[in-house]
Amino acid sequence: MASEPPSNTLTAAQLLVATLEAHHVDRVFCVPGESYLSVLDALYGRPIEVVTCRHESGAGFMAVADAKLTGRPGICFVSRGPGASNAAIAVHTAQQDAAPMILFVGQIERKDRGRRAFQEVTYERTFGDMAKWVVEIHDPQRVAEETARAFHVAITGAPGPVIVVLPEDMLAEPVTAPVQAPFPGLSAMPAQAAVSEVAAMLRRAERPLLIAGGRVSHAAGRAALRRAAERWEVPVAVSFRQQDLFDNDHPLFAGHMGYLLPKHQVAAYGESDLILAVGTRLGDVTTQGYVVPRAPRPAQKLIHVYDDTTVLGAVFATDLAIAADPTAFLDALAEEAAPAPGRGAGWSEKLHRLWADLAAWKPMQASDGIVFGSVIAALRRRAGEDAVFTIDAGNFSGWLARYFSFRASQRLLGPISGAMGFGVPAAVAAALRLKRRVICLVGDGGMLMTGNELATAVQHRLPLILIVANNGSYGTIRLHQEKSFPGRRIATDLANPDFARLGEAFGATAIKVTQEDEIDGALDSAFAADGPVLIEIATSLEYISAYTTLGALAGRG
Ligand SMILES: Cc1ncc(C[n+]2csc(CCOP(=O)(O)OP(=O)(O)O)c2C)c(N)n1
Ligand SMILES: [Mg+2]
Repeated sequence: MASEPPSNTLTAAQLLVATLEAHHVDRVFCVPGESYLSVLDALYGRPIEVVTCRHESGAGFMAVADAKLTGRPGICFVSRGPGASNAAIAVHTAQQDAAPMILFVGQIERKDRGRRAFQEVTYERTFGDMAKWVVEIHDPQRVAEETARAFHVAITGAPGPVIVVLPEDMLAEPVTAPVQAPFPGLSAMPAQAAVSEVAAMLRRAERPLLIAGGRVSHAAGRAALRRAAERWEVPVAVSFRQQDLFDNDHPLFAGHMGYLLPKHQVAAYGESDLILAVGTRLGDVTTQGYVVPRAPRPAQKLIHVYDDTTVLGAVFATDLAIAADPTAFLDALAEEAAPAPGRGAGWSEKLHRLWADLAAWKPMQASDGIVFGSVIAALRRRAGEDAVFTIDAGNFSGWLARYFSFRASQRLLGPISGAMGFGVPAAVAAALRLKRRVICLVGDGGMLMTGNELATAVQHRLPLILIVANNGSYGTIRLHQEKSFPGRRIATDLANPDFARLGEAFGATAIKVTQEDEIDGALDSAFAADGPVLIEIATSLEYISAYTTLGALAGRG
């Protein structure tokens, strides 16, 4: 570690950086701006890696992805007005995905606030609906204190984004205030009486269903989830885009509560007589539109375990709400006595079979390109025990959701917010953090939103494999169009660049796949390469989703 300058000579910017170091920040993502030049200078020579990105949405998404992997706030620095506006999508995603993130934003000089000066924005209003907290620091003596508070707010309760606004002139002022260490964390331990009550309810239940969410996605959470599920023989469904929480081939795996589930599967979840929701906020997608459980009054008993009292009981009339750390709860539940004999395996078998039937891949051929499921099948054959996937939003990801069988030792990072543009930056952040190969699935639409961060991957020689599903369309929206306004296609066709040549121009190894029998060879080459690889897949638009075809929608079979 470089030596600390004496504290009485620090500027506010230097105190801020020292406070980041005290919070164990080892990496920040940014697009530089003149409004926070002095922070950049304070980072000069310090033991924090500064990852320069090509767009603030990329920098913000990287911070969100990094947070998902570490459980600590992802850090992003952007310039005022235009920079902050570009970063807004990541703030929204951090909120929807419950990912802790701190967005530091430069601000105009304090003397001009309120005059609509060049690039002035009132961030409390702009981010008021998305962020957990927005603070503009006017007193340089408070920089360390407010930064420490920002960390605390971002990770306490449902994690989320905090915006810290830094007026340019304030950053340059000398300060005498000390560096702040992290505020002590909140420990929300479950009461033993509550755990015993859950045990009693589980003992009485004939068809219990555990719905697990992102708050247990760290290694200890996954282990506790498995132990509790096995001890109580309770089937586990995972919330939207959290398929990697539990081994999908485990007999207690009950499926992924994502989009486009068949009606009979949703009906089967609805047959449960007890839902034990752990570490999930039970959002719109997971609950299949507030149906399982039903809002406001569920059809079955509902137990909800989450470490934020503002989440519990906010949407659902909850029989037992437990404000506790979800992993601590699962650990405690696993220690309770085993269930009374009598509940057969019929219920969990039924749910597991529904998932397995849905996930059974049958090769399909299209005349207009490769059915993207073939790529998923090839990945399923070769992905290692520690494979890491990032996904963008789009129909191509539905093939992974349906046909890939995740193991709890693997990782999936996807935008629960549904934000396009997440996939490529998330892959950059994951490769930096995990220091191993990351596979990113992205559509032709999403690739041209934040695919520019391939330049960042090349700059850092990261082992990414970007698999671009090129169907020449904003396919997801085309699908909705064909359902709602059949035959009236508008605004969804895309004229695309040659993605393989584009990848090459960025400095990546580029491979174009136009025939199904080229998939395995392309993946072999990609896994053998070092540095970034882009594989463009000429993808069928006819097979527009993992559940239907354009022909079927048009009544052609
Ligand atoms: C930032 C953002 N803009 C718009 C949308 C709406 N939207 C959802 S999916 C989609 C199309 C995705 O196209 P592509 O990446 O090519 O994937 P495909 O659906 O074709 O597989 C759009 C426009 C969104 N979710 N996020
Ligand atoms: Mg597309």
